[in-house]
This record gives sequence, C-alpha cells and structure tokens, in this order.
Amino acid sequence: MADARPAHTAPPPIVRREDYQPPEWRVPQISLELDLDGARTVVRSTLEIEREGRHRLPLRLDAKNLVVRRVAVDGQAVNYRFENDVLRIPIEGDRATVETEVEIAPRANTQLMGLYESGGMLCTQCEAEGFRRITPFPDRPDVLSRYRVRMVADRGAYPVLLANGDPVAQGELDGGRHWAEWHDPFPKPCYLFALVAGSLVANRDSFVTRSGKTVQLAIWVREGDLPKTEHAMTSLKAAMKWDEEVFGREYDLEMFNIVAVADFNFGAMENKGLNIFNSRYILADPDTATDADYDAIAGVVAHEYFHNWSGNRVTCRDWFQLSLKEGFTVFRDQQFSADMGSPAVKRIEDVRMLRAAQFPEDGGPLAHPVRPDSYIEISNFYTATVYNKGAELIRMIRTILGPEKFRAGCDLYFDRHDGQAVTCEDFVRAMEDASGADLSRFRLWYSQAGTPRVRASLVRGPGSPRLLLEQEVPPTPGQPAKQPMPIPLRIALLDEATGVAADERLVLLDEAKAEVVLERAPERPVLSINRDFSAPIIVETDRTAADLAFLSAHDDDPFARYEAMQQLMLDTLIRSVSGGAADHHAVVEAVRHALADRALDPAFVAETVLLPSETFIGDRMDTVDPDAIHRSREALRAELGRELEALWRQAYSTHAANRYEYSSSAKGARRLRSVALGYIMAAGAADAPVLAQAQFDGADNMTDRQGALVVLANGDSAERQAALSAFYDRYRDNALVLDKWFSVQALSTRADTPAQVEALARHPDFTLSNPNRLRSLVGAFAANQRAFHDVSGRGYRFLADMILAEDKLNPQTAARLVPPLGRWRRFDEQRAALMRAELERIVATAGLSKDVFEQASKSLG
Ligand code: B3K
Ligand code: ZN
Repeated sequence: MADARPAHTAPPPIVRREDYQPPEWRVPQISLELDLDGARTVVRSTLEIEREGRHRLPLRLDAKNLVVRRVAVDGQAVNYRFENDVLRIPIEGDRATVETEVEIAPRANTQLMGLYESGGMLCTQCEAEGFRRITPFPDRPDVLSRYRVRMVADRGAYPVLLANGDPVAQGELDGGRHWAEWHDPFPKPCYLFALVAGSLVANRDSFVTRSGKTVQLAIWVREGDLPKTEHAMTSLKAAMKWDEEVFGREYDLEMFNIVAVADFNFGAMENKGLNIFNSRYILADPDTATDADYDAIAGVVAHEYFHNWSGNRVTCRDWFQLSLKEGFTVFRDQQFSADMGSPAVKRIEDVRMLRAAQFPEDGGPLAHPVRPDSYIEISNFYTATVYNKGAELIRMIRTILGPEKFRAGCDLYFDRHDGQAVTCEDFVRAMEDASGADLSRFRLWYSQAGTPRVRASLVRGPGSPRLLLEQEVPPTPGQPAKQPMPIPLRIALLDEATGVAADERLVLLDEAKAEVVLERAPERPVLSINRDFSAPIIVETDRTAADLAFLSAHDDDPFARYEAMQQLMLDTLIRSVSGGAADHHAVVEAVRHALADRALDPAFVAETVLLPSETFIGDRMDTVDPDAIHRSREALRAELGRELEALWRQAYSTHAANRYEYSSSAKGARRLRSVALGYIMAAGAADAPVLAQAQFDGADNMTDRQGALVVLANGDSAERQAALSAFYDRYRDNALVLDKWFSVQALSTRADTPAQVEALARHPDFTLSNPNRLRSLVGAFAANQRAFHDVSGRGYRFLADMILAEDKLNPQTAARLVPPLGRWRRFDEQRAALMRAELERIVATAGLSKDVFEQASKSLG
C-alpha cells in the first residue's frame, strides 16, 4: 500500500507542461554500489553534482520508499530535509560530491517499479519514475549522467550480475559472495538505468556492424527456457541490420544484453545496453507460441533495440514529450515488421489496433493530445494515443515530405541532438530544416486531441469530377473548439469499366472544407480515399454498396481494398443493428469474390473476410447496443458460413496443416485455415466440432491448436470441455500458455462468459501478482463487449473489484484496467448508470493510488 493516498485528502497535484523549468543541478557522474539481497538491499551512491545557472537552491533529490541511512556532502554528514518524497540537501559551492546510503526491500516490492524480485532474480524497472525507488536522485529525463555500477551479491543465489554498458571488472569475496562492476560510457537519464542479478543462462551470438565492430549479444533466461530464445535472437540481428540500412543507425556499445522476466508491468524496457523484457516477448517455440506471438516478439525486440537511438542517444526533455521517442519508435518497428513480412497485412493489423485501442480513447473522457498538457501520474500516459497515434504522426510527416526528405530529416535530428534531451518541437523542426517544408500547421496534430472526421463525396460530371471534402475535429476534454487539421489524403479514381486506377495523388486537406477538381478522371470513376490509411481519421463517404464491392475486388491499394470490404460489412451490420432489413447479399458476394481470387495472398484474404469486431461496430453507432450488435454480427457470420460453405471447406483443405514451418506463406495458410474453420462452425455444420477437435489433436504448433480451441470455446459442443481440459493439462506448468487458456475463455462469445470469468478468478492458477495473468483474464474480459456489458452489470462490478484488489499491490497495472468503465457515455442509460456507480465506488475508496484515482475520476468527467 506504499503509494496509497490517505482517505478524504485533497486530490493529488497536477503536473503541467507549461511549468517546465530546466534542472537546477546537473549530475554528470554517478557511482552506485548495491549490496544485493531480495529481503534487504543497501544502495550507496556517489553523485558528482554541478550547479546550473545562478541560484541558491538546495539540491533536490527524489526519493520514494527509501530508508535513508546517511547523507554526506564532500565527505561531511549534513542536515537534510526529507519530506513528501523529496530530499533537500544544502550545498555551499557550485560543485560537490554527494553521498547517500539507503535501504530497500525488493521482495516486498509488488508494484514492479524500482528494484524488485521476480522468480528469485532481482531486476529493475525505472521508466518513468522508478529510479527514485532505488536511490535518491533528480528523477527527470533531462538530467544525464555517466554511470559506474558495482554490484555485490551471494554467488549461489545471484551468479549472474548485469548492468548497463560494458563489464569492467569482477571478483570473489569471502562468504560465497562476489562482485561485478559495469560502466556505461554514454550519458543517460536515470530512467534508462538497469541491473539484473540472478541464476540465468544466455543464448550468445554476435553481430558485426557495418563499420566492422563486433558486438557481443546475449539473451538471458532461466535454464529451461534457453531453447525458446532463437526467434528473439534472429529478430535482434535482423533489427540491427535493418536500422543500419534504413535509418543509418549503428549500435554503439561492445555488448547488448536482453533479460526475460516473468513479472513485468508492460512489454519490455529499452535500458541502455540491457533491455529487460516481459518473457512473453522473448520466449517462443512452435509448441507454445502462435504466429502472432512470433510477430509480436520480432516487433518488440526491434522496438526496444531501435530505442537505442530514438530514445536513448536522443532522449526526452520531460515526460510530456514521451511520443518523441515512443511514436517515432513505434513507427520504426512498424516499418521493420512491414519489411520483414507483408506490408499490406502489417498495415491492416496496425490500423485495426489503432481503431481498437486509440480511437475509443480519443473519443472518450481520457482523450489527450499526442503531446499531453498535464498529468497526475505519468504512468497513465503510456497510451495508444502517445504510441500509436504518435506513430501515425511520424508516418504522415513521411508521407508529406516523401521518403528521401524524411530520411534527411531523421539524419539531421539524430546529428543535431545526439546526447541531448529534447522535445517534439525539436523533431518537427529538424524535419522542416532538412526538407524546406513548412510544418507549422502540422503541429496541431501534437496539440489537438480527437479523431478528425472527413466527409468526402465525388460529384461526377458534366466536366471533370469534383471531390468535396469537409473535416470536423470533435471536442475533447479541455478542448471544446478545434482548428482544422492538415490531413494528407492519398486518393485515386478507379475506372469502373476496367478496374484501373487513375490520377493517384496526395491531397492535403488543411481547411474546414475543400474542393478538388480531378482532371484525368476515367469515364465512370469510383473514389478510393485515404489509401494506405494515409491519415488517422474517420472517413465518411457517399459510396454505394456497389462502389464498395467494386473497390473490394479491384482497388490496387491493398489497404483500400480491405477497407472497402470493411466499410461494406460495417454499413450492412449497422443497418441491421438499427432494425433495418438485413440484406447480406452484397457482403456475401464480395467475400465470395475474395475467396475465389487466386492472385491474393492467403494472409490478406484471411484479414479481408473477417467481419469488423463487435467493439468497432459499436464505436460507429450513436448508442452501443451490445446484444443487438452481437446478434446481427452472428447472423451475418452464419449466413457467410452457410452461403459459402463449399468455399470455406475448400480453403480449409487447401491450406491443410503440413509439417510446421515458419515462413510467410505457411503463416498465411494457417491464418486462413483458422478463419475458414470459424466460418464452418458458424454455418452450424454438423461435423464442425469434430473438425475442430481433429485440428486440436493433430496440431504440431500452437497457432493451429489455439485456433481450434478458440472455435470450440465459443460453442457448446461436447468437444469443448475436453479440449479446454486437455489444453490445461498439457500446459499447466507453462505460465505464458496458461495465460492463453484464461484469455480464450474470457473472450468467448458464449452467453455464460461473465459467470465463467468470475469462476476463473477463483481458479488456483489465477493471481493478481502477475500482470500477464491479470490481463489475460480481466483485461481480455473487459475487451469482450457483449460479455463485459452484460445488462445485469455483473461485468462492471467484477472489473471494479479486480481494479481495487490490484490497486493494493500494483497501482500502475490496476489503472490500465479502468478505461473500459469510462466508456459509459456510449451506452444506454441503464448500463451507463451501472458503470458510473462502479467508477464512483472506486473513487470513494479509501487509500486509492493516484494512478487509479486519475483514471477513475477523469472517467466520470
Ligand atoms: N519505454 C517502455 C515503457 C515504459 C512504461 C513505463 N510506464 C517500453 C517501450 O515503450 O519501449
Ligand atoms: Zn517504446
């Protein structure tokens, strides 16, 4: 309960971007000595400090949950003040050596911030403000220091001792103890500090950089996990090479270490030279990881590696600038994954993710700009807006500038700011300076929240057709009125007679309204717009079902082709949810066409024949009716299943499982096969459960096995329970696979899912202390629209109970579960009242963390 707010106190303070002040003291050098032990660790630190500017202020060090044993300045004990988590130390001159000695208790650290224990090893997490839980320090990203770290520990319990940079010395001590010293030559902010101590083994490899330097690579895991590290290692080497080729960025230390830990608040952490990963983004073999897991591992390994330049060499001035490193690095990892596989499928996945996570955020009470203006707890701002919309901003800059000028802008940014802590503004200015472009209005994308809506209609002849565009940026909390944004729209006209695209161009819509005359138009033009999803917006057009069906079969831009199909499905579903006649004909024919088109990549077909999710359908409606959406979507699924059953069966057998192989084509085949199985099941075919059971039993890989399990778990065949039990028995000792077992049930489309989930929360393998397990059950359930929004309100009550229980252990992870309750405005009165009541119950709870307080109180807003 370390960070709990006492009941009935004033709300916690708000930090504002406009209040930024440069640091009063610099710390060019820090030496740390840690006497490591799970129960009690002693941390001695020596800071070389320098006064910045002309002021007489004391040295201000952040310190949280530390037992301070000694503070000395230039060797002399001093009188210091320690209140509200800040240590104030009077300093006479402009330079001094400040020593502190503190005690911490890693084993008692359930928040997983600072130094903590996971599975017997000790590891750290410092971003954003965890370093203050290890030692007193100016814990802000614009204080950059060179680190020397000496670790002392029992050799039996902690045979491996790792820290940032390169190892410089090690030795033995009496009593079975040993020590190791590491130096990191690159000045860094303290959020990039890391150490690991434990019983670990390494998968070792090396990489020769393009300038000929050999870098030693190691991925550290627990002994039995070594065979599962190959894919992560392959991905790391591919990422190192790609960053040299595409961005001209080389690695800079002699050594690059990655450590996998089981208990971790998010995906991974880019600590300089010592990345620490949630084990789910490292460990994979065909028996335990799906193709999606393999892709995620490659993406996250690359992301953390790319941070070495976009984040570490050039870092953030303050946490409001978080997207400077995160948006840019997500963009870089997306480009990497696109180059490693299918760019079309990757783009579809990224947009699906943006729509599932970011659009709802942008349209709800927690909406904030990519560069936020204020926060109570910065951990709450590691959001889809900062990350994924942030990546879309970088992509739009690239679209506007073109690839060559964009690359020149990146080069200038890295050259100009190497070793500095900078702002989003510095990034945009480097782009302008290198390209000559004027991005003044583009800056609105950083400051204005909300997803712009663009209405587009094509007015056909006489004469050249005209494209009428109109944009609107909705009000968001604190931003009632908006300026029009500069929106880059890739458009083309397709000739209805030939299917050929003409007059592809980039239109920059930067007024509220615009009219574009399209001169080189074909006779019967059909509009293709926001091609490749050139802007993160919602487009509304007056295209007919026939236009959309035509585009879904002919558009030469794969994303636009997928999008046309989605729009056709969405229009059909929304009409039927709103009580209109359910005319499924156009969708059935468009899907038939996609399945029959032999020229298409099976991975693309699998994406394009999937119906929009229930949540996405809800997002496009004025009031979400979860039950009606579920019914309409299931009805369309069933009809697609029945009408096209022969084609689904054909797709299923054409892509029949062969011996497992990890390749793009094998992945695409597995994906389409699982989608086809889902439709055969939806058709109600009598043999479908048997088919699924056979796939489940015969699978030689997790993708096929889980694919079959999902289909069975959604139904009520006799095979269902058998498969769930078999899966559990086979993987009960593998935490990452057991997470899948929980998720599959939490995401089930069955009517009894709320009750099943409540029961699973009492299962002996469920625990609040492991964030992966918590998310696998509770996070997945909250994403299951129909189950979570059960009209009884039991889903809301369950989630609130879980949030309150988790908050006592791990506020950061608890707070991430709040947003689904904040969507109450989108639902009918009865549900909205029930959701609000749970939020109110949360806010009224004594001892709530500021993390959960911020999310829950803003959600009521
Ligand atoms: N930078 C870390 C995220 C840290 C989250 C702190 N609450 C991982 C990443 O984005 O690469
Ligand atoms: Zn990142």
